[in-house]
Amino acid sequence: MTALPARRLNAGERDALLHRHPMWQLKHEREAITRYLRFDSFAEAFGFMSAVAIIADRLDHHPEWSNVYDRVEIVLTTHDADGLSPRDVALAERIDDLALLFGADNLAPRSVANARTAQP
Ligand code: H2B
Repeated sequence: MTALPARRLNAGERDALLHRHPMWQLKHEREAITRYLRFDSFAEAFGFMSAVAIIADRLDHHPEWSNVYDRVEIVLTTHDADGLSPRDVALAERIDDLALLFGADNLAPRSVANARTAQP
């Protein structure tokens, strides 16, 4: 698969990304987008991550992410571009499709880190 360019998005492209993928938020600390998800079980969360991992590797573009029980936090950015690039747009699109397929709920930020203490 031909890799998409690792060039930084311009402001218009960044706005379009956030508009088309409203579940993703810009991070404050650096040019990256993040999405928080919750699944019905750990198995569902891990199944989703496995599916994303296969796609990510095919795209040669890899998420920064963490998993606590049924929750997954994903950060997308392009290290080679030191910011967001068309590779992040492509991966966000595939992740949104898979999130739908796996029946993920959208979570508020920080709910992943707090999962151990959160109420059921
Ligand atoms: N993933 C991400 N998120 N950013 C990159 O710049 C990147 C990557 N670069 N996966 C790829 C691998 C590069 O290191 C290899 C050599 O193609």
